[in-house]
Amino acid sequence: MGFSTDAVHAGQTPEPRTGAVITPLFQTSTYAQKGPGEHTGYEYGRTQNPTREALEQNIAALESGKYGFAFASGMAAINTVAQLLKAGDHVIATENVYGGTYRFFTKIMEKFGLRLSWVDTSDLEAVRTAWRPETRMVFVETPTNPMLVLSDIEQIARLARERDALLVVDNTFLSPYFQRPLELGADLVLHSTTKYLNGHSDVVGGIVVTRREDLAERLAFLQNAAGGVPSPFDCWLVLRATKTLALRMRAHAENALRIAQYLHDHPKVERVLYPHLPSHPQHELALRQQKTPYGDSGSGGMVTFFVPDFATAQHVMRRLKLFIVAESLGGVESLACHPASMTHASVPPEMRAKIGITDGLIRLSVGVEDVDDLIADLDQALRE
Ligand code: P1T
Repeated sequence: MGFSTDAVHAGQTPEPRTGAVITPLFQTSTYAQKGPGEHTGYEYGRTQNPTREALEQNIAALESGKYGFAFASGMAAINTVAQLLKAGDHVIATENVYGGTYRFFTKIMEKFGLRLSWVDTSDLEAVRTAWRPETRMVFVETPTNPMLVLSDIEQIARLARERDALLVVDNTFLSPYFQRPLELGADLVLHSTTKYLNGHSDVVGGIVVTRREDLAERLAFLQNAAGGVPSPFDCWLVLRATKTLALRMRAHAENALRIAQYLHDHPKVERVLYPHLPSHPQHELALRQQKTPYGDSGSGGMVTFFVPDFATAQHVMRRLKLFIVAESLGGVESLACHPASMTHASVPPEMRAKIGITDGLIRLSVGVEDVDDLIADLDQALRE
C-alpha cells in the first residue's frame, strides 16, 4: 500500500461489535479474566492496550518497519533503547543531539557505566576513529537539532553492521514522510511523537520501530518491565494525527523552504540553515537521503538562522506576533525558539560553542499557516 493509504488505515479496521470506523479509545487499566490466567490476550494496561497497538502498527508501517513500541515521551523511548545496553558498553552519538538526549546520556546513563563518545557523525572518518572494541551502538540524529547537520545513514549502517553494533536513528525532525532510516539499514528508528507525528501540540509521546524480531522481543519486554508507556488517550490522539501526516509534511516543507529563501536574502540575517537550500553544505545528501515515499525529496519544517548576537535575537523574538516563542516543534502552528537559553540550555557552554549553537541562533518550527503571513511577521520582527 502507498504511504498515505497506510497512514489512514494501517493498524486499524472497523470495530467488530458496532462497526465504528475509528479505533476506539480503550481507556482501561485492566481486563476481565474468566478464571485465573484465562484472559483474552489482554491482561493489564501497561502490558497491552488495543488503542496503543493500533498506533504502534500504524507508525511501524509508515517507517517501513514491522514492530512498533509506543512510550510516554520521546525521552522514555530513548531511555528504553539505552536499556538494550549494559554497563561497560560504548555508544558513539551525534554530538549535536536534542539537549535532553545529551543530558540523559551524560547525567544518567554514564552513572550506570555506559561510555559515550560525542562525535560529528556527518564525518564518517570521525565515526571510524571513535570506534572501540566495546562499541555496541551508534546513536544518530539527522538532521540535528538545531544545527540541521546531516549524517549519511546508509554508510553508518554499513559500518555498524560490519562491526556488530546497533544503529539507532532519531527521525523526529523529518518524520517517515521525508526519511525512513530502516530502509537505509538502521536497526531502530525512534521519534518524539510530540512533534510531527502528532503535529497538533497536544500530546507528549515517543515511539521506537524495528524490523528485527530479536530486538522487538527485547523492546516488548522493556516496554512492560520498565513501564514508560503512554496513556490510551494520547495514543488515540496520535493515531488521529498520523492520518494527515503526508498532507501536513508537504505544507510544512513548502512553507519552510519559502521562509529559508526569504531569510537567506535578508541583510540582517548572517546565515540560514535548511538542507534544501543549495547553500547548505550537505545539500546533495539531503536530496539523496531525505526522500518521500513518492520519490521527491524534502527537508521538513525546521529552519535555523543566525543574527549577530543575543540582544538582536531577543529583540527579534520579542517582536514576533504570529510565531509563538516556545520549546517543541512539529505542530501546525509556527514556533520560534532560542536553543542556547531554551532547548539546549542543559548542554554545557563549551559543547554548545563546539557545535555552533551561538547566542544569536534562532530556530523556527514552521507551521502550516499562510506563508505570506509568516514572512510578514518575520519581516516586521527583523526591522529596527
Ligand atoms: O520531548 P520528548 O517527547 O520527550 O522528546 C525528546 C526529543 C527527542 N528527540 C528530538 C530530536 C527532540 O527534538 C526531542 C524534544 N525536543 C524538544 C522539546 C525541542 O524543542 O527541541
